[in-house]
Amino acid sequence: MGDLSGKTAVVIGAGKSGIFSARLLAKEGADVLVMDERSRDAVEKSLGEPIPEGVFFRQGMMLPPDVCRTSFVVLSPGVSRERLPLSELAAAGVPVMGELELGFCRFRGKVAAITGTNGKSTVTTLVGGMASRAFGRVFVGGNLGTPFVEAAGVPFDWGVVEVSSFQLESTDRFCPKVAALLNLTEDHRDRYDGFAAYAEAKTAMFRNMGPDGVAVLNADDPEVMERTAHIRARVISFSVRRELPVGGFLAGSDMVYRSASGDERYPVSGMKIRGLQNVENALAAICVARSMGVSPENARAELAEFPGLAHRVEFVRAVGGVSFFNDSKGTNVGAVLAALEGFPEPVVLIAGGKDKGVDFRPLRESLSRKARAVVLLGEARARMENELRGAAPIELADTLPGAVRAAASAARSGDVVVFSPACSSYDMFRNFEERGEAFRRAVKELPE
Ligand code: UMA
Repeated sequence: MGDLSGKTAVVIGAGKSGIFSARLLAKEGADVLVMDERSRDAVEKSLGEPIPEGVFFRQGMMLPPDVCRTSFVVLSPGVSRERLPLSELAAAGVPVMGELELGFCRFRGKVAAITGTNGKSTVTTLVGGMASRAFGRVFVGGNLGTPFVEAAGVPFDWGVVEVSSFQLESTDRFCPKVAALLNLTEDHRDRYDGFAAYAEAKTAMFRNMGPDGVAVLNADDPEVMERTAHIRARVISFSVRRELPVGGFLAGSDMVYRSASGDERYPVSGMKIRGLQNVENALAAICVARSMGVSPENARAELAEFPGLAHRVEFVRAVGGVSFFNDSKGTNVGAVLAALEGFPEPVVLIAGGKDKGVDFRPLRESLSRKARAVVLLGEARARMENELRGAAPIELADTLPGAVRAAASAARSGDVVVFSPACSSYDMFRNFEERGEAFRRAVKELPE
C-alpha cells in the first residue's frame, strides 16, 4: 500500500471496522470518504463517538461517480461484496480490501489467526491469554471485538486474531504464521449461495501460507480435513476422539500435546471451563500456542484461570432447581448442538432470532433425545416451528422475557434452560451482547 499521503480511499460501512480503518487511513494522510446506509446521527450514536475529524461521511451506498479513480476501497465485513461494482473497480485497477487485510498490511508482529463456525472467540481469548504470559506485547482481537486495524503501527510481538469468513473474503496478502480452523458447519446462508462458498471463504486463510506456517486443524471434522487437503502449511491436528501421531488429543483425563520432543500432559481437571466442547477448544488453543512458542507452563497456567466468555453457555442463575444458561452467541445450528450435548440434564431450549436461511432440521435428533420443550421467538420462529415440529413440544413467544417465563414453567427441578438462538440477533437487538443481557435481566426477574 505504501505511503498514503495524497491518496484517496472510500470506506464502505461505518461500524467499528469502517471507522477504525478510516481513522488509520486519515492519520496516514489519505483523503477518506466513509459511506453507510444509516444516517450520520445513527452511526455516531451506535459508535458512541463522532466520526473522526477529517473523514468525510456520506449516507447511502451510491458510490461516487469517480470511485474508479480512488486509490482503493476498504470494505466492512458486514457489507456483501456484491454491493460493489467489482468488475468496474477491477478494470480500473482499484483494489478492494477488507479491514483484516488493511490491518495485516500495517501490522508489525507475527499473526496467529483463528477461524471456524464455532468456538473461535473462546480459542482466540485462550490463546491470547497464553501468549500474553509468554511474550511482551500481544494484540488480541479481530472479529472478537477490537478490529485488527487498531493494532496498526504498534510494535506488537504477536497478534492473536479471530477471523470470520466475511473478513477473509476480502483478503489477498493476508498470511498468518499459525492459523487454526476449528470446525465447519452451516452458517450465514443469507450471505453465501451454499456451503461450498462459505467453506471456501474460511479456507482462504491458508492460501498464502507455505511450509514455514502451521495450520491447526480439527481431525474430527471431515469437512475441515477434506477442504484443507491442498494447503501447503505444516499441519498439526487435534482430536477429542482418537490418539494422534502428532498434535493434540484427549487421552483419558488428560489432554496430550505430542510432538517430536515427546508428550506433554494438560489435565482436564486443571481447567475452569467445562464440557467436551471446551476440551476441544483447549486442545486447539494448546496446539496454536505451542506452535507460537508459548511454553507448556504458560499454557497450563492460562487454562487454570480462564473463566470462559460471557454469552457462551454462561451460567446466569438457578431458580427452583432449574439452572438458566445464556448462550446468546450460539448463532448457528452447530453451536446449539454443542450446547445441548454439553448438558447431561434434560434441557428446555429457547431459540429463534433473525433468520439466516439455514436448515434447522439437524437439531431434531438431539432435541428428541434431550429437550423437555422448545420455546421459539423472533423472525425465524415460524420456519423453525415447521422444521422442528414433533422433535419436542414447542411453544411460541413474542418477547424474550415471555420466552423465559414460558421456559421456566415448562422446566422441572433438575432441568436446565438454555438460550441458544441458532440465529443472529438483529431482528430484535443491536447485537448478541445486548440480546444476552436482555436474557440475563429476564432470568433475574423470575420470582424465586
Ligand atoms: N452496512 C450498510 N449496508 C450493508 C451492511 C452494513 O450500510 O449492506 C453498515 C451498517 O449500517 C453499519 C456498518 O455497515 O453501520 C456495520 O458494519 P459491519 O457489519 O461490518 O460491523 P462492524 O461494527 O464493523 O463489526 C464487524 C463485525 N461484524 C460483522 O461481521 C457483521 C463484528 O463481528 C466484529 O466484531 C467487528 O467488525 C470487529 O472486527 C460480529 C459478527 O457478528 C460480532 N461477526 C460474524 C460472526 O461472528 O458470525 C461474522
